[in-house]
Amino acid sequence: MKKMNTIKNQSIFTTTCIALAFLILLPFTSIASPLKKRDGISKKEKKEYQERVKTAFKKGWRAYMNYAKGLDAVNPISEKGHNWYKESLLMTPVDAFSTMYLMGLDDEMAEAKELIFSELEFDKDFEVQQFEIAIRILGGLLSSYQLDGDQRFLDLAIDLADRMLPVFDSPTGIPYRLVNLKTGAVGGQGTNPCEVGSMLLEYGVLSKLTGDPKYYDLCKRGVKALYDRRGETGLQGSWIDQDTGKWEDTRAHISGGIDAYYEYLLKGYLLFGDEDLLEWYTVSRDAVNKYLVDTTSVEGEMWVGWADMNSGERIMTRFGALDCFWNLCNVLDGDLERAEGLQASINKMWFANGIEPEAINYTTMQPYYEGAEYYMMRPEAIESTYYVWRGTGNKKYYEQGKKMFESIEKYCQVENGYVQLRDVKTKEKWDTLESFFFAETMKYCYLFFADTETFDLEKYVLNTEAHPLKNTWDKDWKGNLNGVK
Ligand code: DMJ
Repeated sequence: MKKMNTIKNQSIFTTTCIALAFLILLPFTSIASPLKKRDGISKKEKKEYQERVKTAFKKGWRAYMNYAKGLDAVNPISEKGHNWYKESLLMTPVDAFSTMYLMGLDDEMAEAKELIFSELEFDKDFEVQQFEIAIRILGGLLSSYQLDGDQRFLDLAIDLADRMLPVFDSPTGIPYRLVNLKTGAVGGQGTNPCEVGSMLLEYGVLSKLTGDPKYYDLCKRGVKALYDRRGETGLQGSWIDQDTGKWEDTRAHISGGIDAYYEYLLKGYLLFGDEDLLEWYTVSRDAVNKYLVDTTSVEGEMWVGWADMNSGERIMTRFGALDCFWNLCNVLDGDLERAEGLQASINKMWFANGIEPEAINYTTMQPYYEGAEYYMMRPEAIESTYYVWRGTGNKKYYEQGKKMFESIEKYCQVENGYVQLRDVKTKEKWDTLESFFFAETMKYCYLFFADTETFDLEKYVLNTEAHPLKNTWDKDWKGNLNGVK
């Protein structure tokens, strides 16, 4: 692995690196397709839907402030809140802030800041799941710092990251899943690719902002250790022992547990211009397209299923809400044919019941396992639809995204907030609201209708929790969403 020891004062190096990456690698990669400008939507409709999305977001936020203020998340129907661990880490306010900024919700931003700066601290004697804390809290704080400029966001981010760094101290370099924020004691036997690689954007941005390469270096070392253990197909499996480096579950897929590992290879390249990441992404992408993409199980349709990481043999015709993220890779990668093929399936899965189930068998369109018929407000299908619309410029995808938002408005709204669904067929309500409703789901809905002037998405890479991260360390940086200005 190349050591990134020139992070400080490296603007010339970075500029050259990115320029070279684009100029040299473009001939044999396809990361080249620009996103299209949004057009064909009337100002009146945009305005109306901007307000509708903001109203939905604010209704959820009021539920949080009324019933769960200071806790991690809200249960709107029973009018209470809950924490993930024995004390709050303010999951909802931290996750919500970047969307408030995008929507221009000044009053709500002030409420969130007041909570964060008066109550959030990390000297907590309990174990947390470092991946979730990195994408939601570390990512949220870094993004808030970049958007809002308040130094206190960055100070909190540095404190949090320093407390989580012991996870990288394993014999293989593959990080542990759990860490005690006070003592630094690590835990969790075994891990998955997502929890190995999906902190690379956050730790990388922290390295760039602080000038200290250790965050990016440690995280990248773990990613490389995992990449080096890929299967003969080029795919990653589901579960690996971080002490021995041995695979314990060789099932390969793009679903939860692996998903954002692939996403961060591509986005890491776009944000940092690191050629290693582009190479690792390219190998992984080709393997996904060869072994996981399924165009034969259902005639005329394209899905992404499961296979063994070594033999490539198909083991499940399973697809779900989380898997939809793959289309942002297709679009950012310039593969619009595959993006549109998969988008047709995503649309079919969402509207079969009017709203999206967690996981289906795509040969029968039934829940893949008992209990898989819930909708927990995941954003990935809407995110995919947004990217495909921006990639193709075809208004039919705008209409699909609009309908997805309307189905959330219709089925997930209760008198005093928004909630998840236990069953997409019966629309039975589930009295809880994940913080990613605020961070992601509402943000992607809003992006369909937002004015480009409000928020220039082209200058940002969104982390997997949809927190915008921006390269601020190189004035000449052009590595945005495919170089669109
Ligand atoms: C979010 O926390 C992130 O998008 C993560 O990558 C996957 N799970 C949820 C949303 O579904």
